[in-house]
Amino acid sequence: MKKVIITTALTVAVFAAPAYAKEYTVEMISTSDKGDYRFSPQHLTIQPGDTVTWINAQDDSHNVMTSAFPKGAEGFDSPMLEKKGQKWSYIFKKDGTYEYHCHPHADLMNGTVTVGKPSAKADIVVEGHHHSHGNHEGAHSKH
Ligand SMILES: [Cu+2]
Repeated sequence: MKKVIITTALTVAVFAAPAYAKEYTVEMISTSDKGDYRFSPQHLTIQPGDTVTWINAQDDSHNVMTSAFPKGAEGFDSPMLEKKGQKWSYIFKKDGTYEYHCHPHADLMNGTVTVGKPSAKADIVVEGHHHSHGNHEGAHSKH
């Protein structure tokens, strides 16, 4: 009888959560003695309005910056996360495919976030290798 009550309480909690905006976590893994550098999960599929939070899983410096993003959307460029537990969040508003990497470990750490439907190749803006840290938001026009 006790077991039935617990199950019911869990079900209520799940249905009480808002269905329109979810939060996802991506770990920035750098187990350097094993040469293991990656984002986990590397590929994520979410819906517009959802938030992705990247969290530094070890004491190493990581960031996230887009390599490509859907036409009509904006790229992103996080500050450097230098300590274990530091995190950075981004709310994805526009459908499509976002490709990103960690600048210090660009060859090892890359990932994608697909928002809603993936973009067709022709609808993706590939970013040049500019690294504009700092006042990034101000450089974009409002929409
Ligand atoms: Cu990194």
